[in-house]
Amino acid sequence: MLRYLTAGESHGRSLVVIVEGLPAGLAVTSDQLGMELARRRLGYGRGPRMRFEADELVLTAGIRHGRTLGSPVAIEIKNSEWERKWTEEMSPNPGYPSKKLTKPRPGHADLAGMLKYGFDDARDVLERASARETAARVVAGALAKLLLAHLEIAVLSHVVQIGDVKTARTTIPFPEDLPRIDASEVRCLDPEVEALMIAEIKAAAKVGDSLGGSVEVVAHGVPVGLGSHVHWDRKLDSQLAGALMSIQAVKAVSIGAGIEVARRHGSTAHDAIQFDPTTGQYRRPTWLSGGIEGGISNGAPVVAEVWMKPLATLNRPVLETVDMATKESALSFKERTDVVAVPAMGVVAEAMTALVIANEATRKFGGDSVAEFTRNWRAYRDNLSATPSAVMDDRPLSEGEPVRVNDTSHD
Ligand code: EPS
Repeated sequence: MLRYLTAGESHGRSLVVIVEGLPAGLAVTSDQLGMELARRRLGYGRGPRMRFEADELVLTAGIRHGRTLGSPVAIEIKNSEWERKWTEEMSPNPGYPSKKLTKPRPGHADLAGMLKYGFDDARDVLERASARETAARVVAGALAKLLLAHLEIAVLSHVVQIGDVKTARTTIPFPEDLPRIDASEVRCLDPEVEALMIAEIKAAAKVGDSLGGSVEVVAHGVPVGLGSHVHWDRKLDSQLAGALMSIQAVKAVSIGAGIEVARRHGSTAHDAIQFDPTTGQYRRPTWLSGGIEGGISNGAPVVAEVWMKPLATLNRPVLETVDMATKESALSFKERTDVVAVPAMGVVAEAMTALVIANEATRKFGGDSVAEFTRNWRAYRDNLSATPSAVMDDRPLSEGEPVRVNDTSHD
């Protein structure tokens, strides 16, 4: 099992992530992790912080001479503004903030968090609720991606919608499309739609407003048999939906054809089952089910769409709220922010997807070292194509009493 925990506030000293359950011998460099973090900072419409803050990584534990040890991996991501701006306001030492934020922003955790925890300063909530935390998830996800590469699994994403502008999808993207996606300022494959998206972002930025949108995340190479039908919390789709829904500002997730498939007739809503005698493998020519049936991966690409609401922090304070100190009606406070974070959210969605699949892969294939993990995977895969039609039952035929049908001797 792969587990991870993150800690850290948006303007605190640093974020920390601990990942446990990675097998020993996984080759990792801080450059590989840094590259994933750089991908998350991409995107037209991000605020100034993304331009001046390069994520500085410290590999603190669990990695030696470029390989995991099988022990917990701990990684720290420094916040570059800490020393310059936040040591007083975010100090862990006893004291008081210079200014309390008492006008909670609608759409954020501010009000409910303040009431729940008994705070009178929204900063006590918003610092942790901030999407800055996703940098730590991306580092954990980068480790998961490195592990999945040993199983020839690749996870990628692209932006489908920003505001009202939507790309017309004819097929899912493949790993060879990723450089083109990342080269786009909004991580969109279609240059015409990209231009419309950028125009939409510019128009929203001009009036101090924000935008939402959606991304599609795809995992290629997922073998048949990850997840299970036996319990609600072992279903791959339920784990994936929960993981994607946990990303800050995400409000909807669909798997495969998702909402669209509900409108179809049953005769056209399901993926055919075919057998390819040359490979000895079953084939699923389409992925309406998003590569998951009954909670189990079926060998087709795993596909999900993730929708994000427009960011609730605005550069123009217009949302109605209450000043909790005076109980008077007010406008929510202004805080430096992004206009849109959908392109970055795609990279976070990749990380969450990789973590869910890697967790299920470690559950299925086990192993204390990467060599053992991949050996187990290879044996399983070879066995699948060697026994295409058999439900395996390896009891010896002579074992136990044969069951007689229509046996009336006990009547
Ligand atoms: C965020 C607000 C902005 C974003 C931040 C998330 O930060 P600030 O208020 O410091 O300008 O830049 O995102 C990141 C720092 C990041 O690394 O993604 C928010 O309120 O969620």
